[in-house]
Amino acid sequence: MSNSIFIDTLQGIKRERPPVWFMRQAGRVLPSYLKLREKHSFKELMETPELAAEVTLLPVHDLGVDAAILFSDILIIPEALGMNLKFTEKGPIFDNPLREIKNQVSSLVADSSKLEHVYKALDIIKRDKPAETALIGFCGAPFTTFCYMVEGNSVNHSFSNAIKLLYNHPKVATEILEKITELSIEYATTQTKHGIDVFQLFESHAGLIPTEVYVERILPYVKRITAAVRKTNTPVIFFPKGIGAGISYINHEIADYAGIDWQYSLTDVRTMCDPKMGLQGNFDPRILAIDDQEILEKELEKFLDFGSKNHNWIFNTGHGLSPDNSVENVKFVVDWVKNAEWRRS
Ligand code: 1CP
Repeated sequence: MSNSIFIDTLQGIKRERPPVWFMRQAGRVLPSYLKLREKHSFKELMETPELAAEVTLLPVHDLGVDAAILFSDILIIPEALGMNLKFTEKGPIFDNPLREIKNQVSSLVADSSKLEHVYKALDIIKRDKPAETALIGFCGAPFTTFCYMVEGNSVNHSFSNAIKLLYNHPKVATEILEKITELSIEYATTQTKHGIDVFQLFESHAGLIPTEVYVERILPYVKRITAAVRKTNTPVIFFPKGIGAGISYINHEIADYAGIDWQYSLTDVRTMCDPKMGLQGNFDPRILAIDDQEILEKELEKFLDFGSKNHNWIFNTGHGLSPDNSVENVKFVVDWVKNAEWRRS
């Protein structure tokens, strides 16, 4: 047993409670983050190693979570492939999305120096973080990254141009997915050299295409990235949001843990997927916007039975926190997970 409940759980060591952290735990609800945002743009926070490290550790100090996730964004991979990215009120926007396919695909050339600031931030986080806090590195999975690169924004949440390209020009789609995958492997494995304890691959848009298409055309790229990271002895959490019953295809060959959204109960998911794979999730983050903590507590209590029987489980939300979640509720959840009677034998 170590001093990190998060790392022990990932290594299969039984602990008295599940570890707890949240997707988007730094950059959405924390007053300390919002204060920093008054002085700095999101890009400035992300690209200045000292500031990115500071933001990464805010939820550890302010919420008491068991893990810190690097403060960055999945879209820095397209940026390092030469695409021009802006973060606006309406979300991320690319100047030249890959709609006029032919010439633009050949213009995607990896420039690894654009990722250097992340490695510097990791070194600072590693130096400053409490010993018991696990450090999570991440990148976007190839399909989700592809969706933003082709669509160019997140206003159209059906990503219809990206899906059209996938069917209409399969060769071009393959070329783009290859370029994303190659750079993601370099990026992820370099993060492992800078001391991350675990790596999460975010496939936030897995649910946009039929499972068979996902399994046949996308999963091989996912496997290449997760295999490269696991070769460094770093455990991998794969989050295929919206995959539904397709979770049965996500086995221990692909990842150590699967992140689960709120669609199914964890008990059902447990029977649907590889018993060797751990699970992470799946509290509905929208419940964190309600006013009554008694209702919140009742929803949390629904996890007690699963958590008493399943030791390979990390408590998290089924998707990221959003600005309307109250910080008091988020803190309430952390304290609840830490103090609940888990009755683990
Ligand atoms: O705590 C944290 O905030 C962690 C750092 C983090 C992570 C892990 C950010 C900061 N982004 C991400 C991942 C990310 N980014 C994903 C995968 C996870 C998920 O599905 O939530 C995706 C799809 C993105 C793309 C992105 N970047 C969006 C989503 C747009 C959409 O499709 O709805 C947005 C709004 C951004 C900008 C962004 N990234 C992160 C922050 C804090 C922000 C907001 C910037 C700001 O205006 O303050």
